[in-house]
Amino acid sequence: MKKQTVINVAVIAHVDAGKSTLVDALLGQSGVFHENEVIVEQVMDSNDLERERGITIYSKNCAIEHNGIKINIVDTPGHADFSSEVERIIKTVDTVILLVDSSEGPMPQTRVVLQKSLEQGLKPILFINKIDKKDERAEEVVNMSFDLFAELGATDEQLDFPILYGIAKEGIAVSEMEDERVDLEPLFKLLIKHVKPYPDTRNEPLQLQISTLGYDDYLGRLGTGRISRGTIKKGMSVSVSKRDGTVVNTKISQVFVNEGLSRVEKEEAYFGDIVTFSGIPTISIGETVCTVDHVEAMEMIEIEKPTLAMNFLVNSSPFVGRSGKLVTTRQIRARLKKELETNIGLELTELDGIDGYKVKGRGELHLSILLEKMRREGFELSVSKPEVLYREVDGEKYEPFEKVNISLPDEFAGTIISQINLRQGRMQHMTSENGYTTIEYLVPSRGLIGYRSEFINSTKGRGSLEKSFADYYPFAGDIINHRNGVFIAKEKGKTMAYSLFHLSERGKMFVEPAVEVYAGMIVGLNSRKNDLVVNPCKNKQLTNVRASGTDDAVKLLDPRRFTLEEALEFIADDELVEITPDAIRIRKKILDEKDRKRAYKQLNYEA
Ligand SMILES: Nc1nc2c(ncn2[C@@H]2O[C@H](COP(=O)(O)OP(=O)(O)OP(=O)(O)O)[C@@H](O)[C@H]2O)c(=O)[nH]1
Ligand SMILES: [Mg+2]
Repeated sequence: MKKQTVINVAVIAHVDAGKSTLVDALLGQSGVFHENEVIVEQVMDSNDLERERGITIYSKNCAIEHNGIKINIVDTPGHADFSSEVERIIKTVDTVILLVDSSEGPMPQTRVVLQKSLEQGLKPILFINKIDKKDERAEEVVNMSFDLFAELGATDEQLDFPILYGIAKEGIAVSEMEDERVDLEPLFKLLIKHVKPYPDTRNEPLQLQISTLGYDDYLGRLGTGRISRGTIKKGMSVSVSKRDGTVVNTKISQVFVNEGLSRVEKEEAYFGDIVTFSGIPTISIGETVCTVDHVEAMEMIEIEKPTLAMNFLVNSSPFVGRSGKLVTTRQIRARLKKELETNIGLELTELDGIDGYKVKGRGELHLSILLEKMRREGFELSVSKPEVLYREVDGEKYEPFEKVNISLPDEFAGTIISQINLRQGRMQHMTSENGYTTIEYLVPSRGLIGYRSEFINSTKGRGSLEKSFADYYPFAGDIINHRNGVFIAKEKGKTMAYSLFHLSERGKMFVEPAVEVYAGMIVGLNSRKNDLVVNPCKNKQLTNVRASGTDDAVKLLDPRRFTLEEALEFIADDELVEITPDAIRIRKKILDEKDRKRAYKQLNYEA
């Protein structure tokens, strides 16, 4: 049998550095596509949601062959909510390609993923991407990256990292900026030279740690991991060292490896390769699969604790069931239970006396992606304001903090500094250069919920704000909510241009004419602090104005439209986001005006 040589590599970076584009190009240049197969753009971001948003949500494995060597490539998500997933992946690869944008330089998430790679003892390859940009400053970015390696405690060997420059979009890599720009061959060459081959352990006992879970309607739960030693065979008996330290004897059913973009069934797979197998319904992250009676557990992979929660409630709006088919608690429960099978870091708890669940996750995106998936499957839900999860450390209350990097024209710095101070942010670092101020902050996650839109407004869209989870620190004290009051619809009806026009003199509307609303639904933002019950469905009684919802005699400003995440960030404690397949509405928890007033009075709640 021919000795199989495998290289496992992950592509890591900050959001939008071009990871998926690079993996697409690697696939394109390795001939995995059949001649007559149409090459779609962004094959890596294959999920609908990913294509729409242009970001990677799920890490993906693919494999290519180059000069007889199999290269398993993992495309990772760049968003901070998925850091722990990237960390798990880093544990299964031999090296990482760290992409850094040639003009932006290292960003917050670059630091996070690099740190995890260095801790794991990997020797990263630095890939300065997007050298086609007008404002590229590749050499400077190399120096900045070097400083980052050093600052993160890289060993001498790690500091001696190889560097490539490239244009992922055009499938180009070069060793020197002035080299002829042809293809990705320099990257392939470097990978093969850079990674040490695995010693041949095919006849030794199996050892394989699970780093990813999957689920298939026919095969059930799937475990994925790198075989660190030996051979895995279809139908073989194994001993699994479980998360709780016990050992269970069980059996593997089918074995799959990646070839190109497909998962291909095999009779056996060897050391070094990344495999997926079925047959063990209880398999979980970090568990080690071994030959029977040769149990050698690998160091357990910690699953990071959730930092944020939202209540997923049954949709109790008068419009329930208008567009969704799946609306009952039972259906929601079954769906969430299924999600738990594979979505690591997600937790569920029942809510006392309310129809719904508290769903805990790693951040707003982690949870809103789940909501977005459910809504596309036909679910309707009401969701409460995201709340951070406190922890108790030595009897003291701790809360999650984010590291925030802000860059903005100098003229806005003062405003933003005072806004972040009000949110209990702590400035770590500030520099100003060429009219631009860069500030690094540590801010309680609580203070950042809902802040992004205010930031965009205050900087007239010219500032950038990047955040990533830092750590838990002692509770920072009260943060006052600065949101204005809202316009609440008085009764059920259809909105009219006439009343929207008059309301828009006192605030910003969220609905256009001819939209159906219900009592308690939020239709706009008041320019003052108080909530106001309004009637957006009133029509003018005069005869000389056409009584139509789209009366063109009245010039209306475009209403503010919310994405799911924006709506979740916007709402207050006494409000909910109603999510259905074809609408996102914002409402008061208590829809009836009298009931609401009574309840607030009892609670002494100022609204
Ligand atoms: N100018 C230029 N743009 C590029 C290059 N490579 C990628 N891009 C663009 O950068 C954007 C982001 O690319 P992606 O590949 O989705 O980035 P990513 O790192 O996978 O992003 P996440 O998965 O969201 O973290 C896309 O619009 C690409 O077309 C390049 O070499 N030059
Ligand atoms: Mg991507």
